[in-house]
Amino acid sequence: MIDHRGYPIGFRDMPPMRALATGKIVESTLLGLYHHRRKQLTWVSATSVPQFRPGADRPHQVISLFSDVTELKRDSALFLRAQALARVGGWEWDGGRHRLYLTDEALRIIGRRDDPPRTLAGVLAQVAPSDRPQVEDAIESVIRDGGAFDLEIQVVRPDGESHWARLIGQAEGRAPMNARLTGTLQDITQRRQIEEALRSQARTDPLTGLFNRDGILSELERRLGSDHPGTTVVYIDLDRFKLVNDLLGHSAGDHLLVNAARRLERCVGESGVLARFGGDEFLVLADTEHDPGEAEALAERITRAFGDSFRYAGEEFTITTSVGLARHPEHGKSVQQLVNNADAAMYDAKRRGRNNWQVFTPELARQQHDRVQVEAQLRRALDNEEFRLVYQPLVALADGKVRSAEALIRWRSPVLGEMRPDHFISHAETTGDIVRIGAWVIEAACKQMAAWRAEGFALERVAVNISYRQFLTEDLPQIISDALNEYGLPGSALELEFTERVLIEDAPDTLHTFETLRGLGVVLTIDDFGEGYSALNYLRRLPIHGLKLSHSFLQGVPGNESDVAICQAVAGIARSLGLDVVAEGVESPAQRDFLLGLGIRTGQGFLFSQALEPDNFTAFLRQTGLHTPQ
Ligand code: G
Ligand code: G
Ligand code: MN
Repeated sequence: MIDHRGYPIGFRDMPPMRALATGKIVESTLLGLYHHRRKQLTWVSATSVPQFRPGADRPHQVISLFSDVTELKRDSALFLRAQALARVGGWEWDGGRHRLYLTDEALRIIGRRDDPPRTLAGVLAQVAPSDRPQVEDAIESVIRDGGAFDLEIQVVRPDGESHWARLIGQAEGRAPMNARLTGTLQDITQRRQIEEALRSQARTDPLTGLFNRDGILSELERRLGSDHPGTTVVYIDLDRFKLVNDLLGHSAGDHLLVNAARRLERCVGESGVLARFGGDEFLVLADTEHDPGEAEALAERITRAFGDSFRYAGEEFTITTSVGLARHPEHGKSVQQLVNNADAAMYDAKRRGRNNWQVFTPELARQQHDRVQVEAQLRRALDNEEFRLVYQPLVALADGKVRSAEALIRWRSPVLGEMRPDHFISHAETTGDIVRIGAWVIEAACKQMAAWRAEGFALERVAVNISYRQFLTEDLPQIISDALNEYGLPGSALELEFTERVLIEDAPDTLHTFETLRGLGVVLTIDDFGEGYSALNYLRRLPIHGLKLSHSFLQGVPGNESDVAICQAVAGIARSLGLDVVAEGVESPAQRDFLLGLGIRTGQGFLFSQALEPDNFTAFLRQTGLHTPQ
């Protein structure tokens, strides 16, 4: 005969003998009976009740009840095994007797199999300090009000190892004296580790191994929520990265991104957290609590680090960075604001020629706000008929008589007021609205030209400015021939002014487009000639008619020697290439005479007239007269 743990029981410890000796009932005691011959263990539960003769104070016999619990015992063994496999332990706390009972598995989870705690306090001491208050509150509350709790907590084993556990408990009674709690304790460390791995995967950029956008944004969120001030958002964009991708292929692009990430990592070091924000953009959260200048120093380190070229498949190429900084809290209090403002500063760095860094300023915020406003208003301006054209006369410098007109767009916005083209054309180019607006300009100028001709004013032609973006669309020649046809004008009645960009960018179809346009009979000129870095080579190749000498070179004429030299050079180039020259921004008779001396015969400028509304232009024509070509 053995006890519930499998140890042999002595004769005197058997339940009937104990009942006889003590005179007390011995209840439900588990005994194992081993049948030697059958080699079979049977588990029984024995209850022994002592019998007393009337008046006697010692029992004279014992009645024992046995029930076979072999099946039950097996079930409970399986149950315990199942619990152990699921890493679920059980516990019970008897509030009346202040006794705590933990199953083997529960003891294993808290690392106390050799030294089971007897009190609630003994176990609570092992709960991580940050979790302890919520466990205490939960226990108190179920003792007081009944119900149950379900918590995920960290348990620290005596050897210092930390485990995650799910602690479930419920009350069986109320009132302090008979409060009895039972529950389970489950080791969920593995699950938490898997969750953590998934979480960190979702926050990692697979190419570079850095934080990704989500990861860095939640890190920034966390920092703004903490009491530590002094984070600066550093927004980094690789300049002309797209070119590498397009020219050398995507794997070269990936290679470059990984190398750029390593370079940035070395720059950042311990001074912040680095992330790949998307595409060729990176973000650093720089710690600037103790050293406010650290972000600027970092931006400088980054700019310099990209001074060295990259190598790929035997090729060497240089990639620079444009960097923008926004400091918390001066430059933004929310995650969105800080990132937007660092982005705006980065954009400003790009605008200033790339390969540099800029700190956010309120002025940038204003510009950004304006940009958003202008872009929103621009979208409706055409349909609302908010645009109109004004015309600046181009005159024969010798006699001041009108030869032609340049159409210049004006915008009266009901929200923003009267807007000059310098304030909205670049935005329209960014959004692409310039294509529709430009088509309207061509149409409106042709319409006005036809009206003047119908009135008997034989203007040579009207000039319109064509944005580079319009030039890139395939249907520019179509739009132009449609407008000419609609108003019954010959091609020679229209002049198109292109910026030097058409020369510089050398798009594949440039020559073809120019030839198609020239085939329509329209006059083609390069506007503001000399302001950019003109590619003289293309000037020779493209079938253009003339150049407009930028007014910026006329300012210093005739006093400033270098301005004089440039005007002479442009006039010389034009003459030898057989191109016409028009001088812009003629403001004084001295400038006019200087130009005439260079052999330039046509000009426009305040000396003659500013840009005029159509009616005023007609009046000006009547007053000065038309130049009649020889
Ligand atoms: O007229 P004003 O000086 O504000 O013009 C400023 C600039 O805007 C000039 O360089 C001129 O070429 C440009 N511009 C004026 N009208 C148009 C237009 O209809 N289309 C384009 N693309 N640019 C224009
Ligand atoms: O870039 P574009 O050539 O299209 O610019 C023409 C603009 O130059 C006109 O919109 C007009 O406002 C400006 N302009 C015209 N005449 C003069 C002038 O005599 N002096 C100056 N400074 N600007 C002029
Ligand atoms: Mn122009």
